[in-house]
Amino acid sequence: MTSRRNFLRSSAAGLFGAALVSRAQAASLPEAPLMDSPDMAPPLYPTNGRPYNPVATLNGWTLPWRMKDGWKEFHLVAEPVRRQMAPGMTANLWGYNGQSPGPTIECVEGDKLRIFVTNKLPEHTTIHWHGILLPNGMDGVGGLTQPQIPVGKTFVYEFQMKKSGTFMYHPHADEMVQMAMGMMGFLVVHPRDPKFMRVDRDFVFLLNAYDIDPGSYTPRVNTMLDFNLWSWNSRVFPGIDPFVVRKGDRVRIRFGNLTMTNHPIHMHGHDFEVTCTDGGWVPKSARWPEVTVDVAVGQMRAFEFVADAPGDWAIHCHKSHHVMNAMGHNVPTMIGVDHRGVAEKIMRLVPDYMVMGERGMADMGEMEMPLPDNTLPMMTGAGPFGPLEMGGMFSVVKVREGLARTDYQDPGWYKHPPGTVAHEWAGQAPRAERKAPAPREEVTVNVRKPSGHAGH
Ligand SMILES: [Cu+2]
Repeated sequence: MTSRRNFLRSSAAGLFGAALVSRAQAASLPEAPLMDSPDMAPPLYPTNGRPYNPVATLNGWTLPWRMKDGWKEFHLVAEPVRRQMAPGMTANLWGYNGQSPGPTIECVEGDKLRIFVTNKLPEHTTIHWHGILLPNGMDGVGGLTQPQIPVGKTFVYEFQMKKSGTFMYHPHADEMVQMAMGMMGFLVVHPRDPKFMRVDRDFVFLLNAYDIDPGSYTPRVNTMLDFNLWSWNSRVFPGIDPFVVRKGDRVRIRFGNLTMTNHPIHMHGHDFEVTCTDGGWVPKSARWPEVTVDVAVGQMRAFEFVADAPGDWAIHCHKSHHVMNAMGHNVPTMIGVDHRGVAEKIMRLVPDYMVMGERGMADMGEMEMPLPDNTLPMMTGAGPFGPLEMGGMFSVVKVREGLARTDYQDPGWYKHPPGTVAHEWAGQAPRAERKAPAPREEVTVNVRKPSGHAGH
């Protein structure tokens, strides 16, 4: 068995924790599997090591490993990728093993992990293991705890999992660029006792954000706050997988926020309790019921609920600009302005011109606007009752009776029992009484808007 000391001594950069892989070790690198589909892979049940209930990664997958001398060996390849963010729009991103985000890494409390990281980016990188308690030299902060991983080189990280929980990985090298390009992933450490915090379905996703001009493919990497694509696992509605659950299941949803702003995540139809943060499990006595939980920048939250209400329940960020796609954030408000005819005339001259309707923006949900190539409509998606007028961070929890335990296939739209859908009132219309407006008084108002509210 290779002891840690021997391992480090044999390596060229042995003084540092994260070490450059020597030629002899490189000959025996574990395979680095690739994923080219944006669909959710079925949970990966472990074939060796301690048993656990695997997670389901939205529009993602779990990285297979090999067992070698008591170590679980994984191989991540940092590289440019093409990610379909929703049908009709693809982005040039950076990620791992063919996708952004990278594959989910799953292991068990007590496991010894050896993670090889090969850098196929055009610049150096590192990986920081967010929330993991590990030796300082394995922490992945370029320049501080290790040399950067040069282009074309492979480094190795080794640490033992001291506790179970939900963690993330991302570069700590040219961070602004590399995270704006989509480099991140999840690391789930399952409890040693599979009965501890057991759930029937366990979903994970990362919140990320991009600034990709309509018609273009590559994110602007210098954007600080004003992103225009708000995504879960680098997907936007209607490209985000539904959360398919069986009625009666105990469900956990874990999400980490690697955007530059907070996101109040709201789920309809059930209440839930936050049971885990990136710091660890929340004791029962410290939990309270919620239907919305805010997740700050760099945080992870996991909530749990019993899926006892069949239906299609929306789950989304409650910031209304985060359930919209790229087009039209600079459109002026036109409510109450009669501009009939004007838009049509301008559109004849400028085909991409868009103007907000005088009744609101809902018309845009069904509008057949000519859009630049590789651009998603701002509000889109069709439901069983019409346009959904959504985009960005929006999906649906689909609770169904009688699903198989391992069935994550989209069951289609919920069929409501007769008489349970909001409907038009068929009786006499009520009289609309309105108070007369108060007479206008002559008041001079000096309004000064507060500043510094941009970008949220
Ligand atoms: Cu949000």
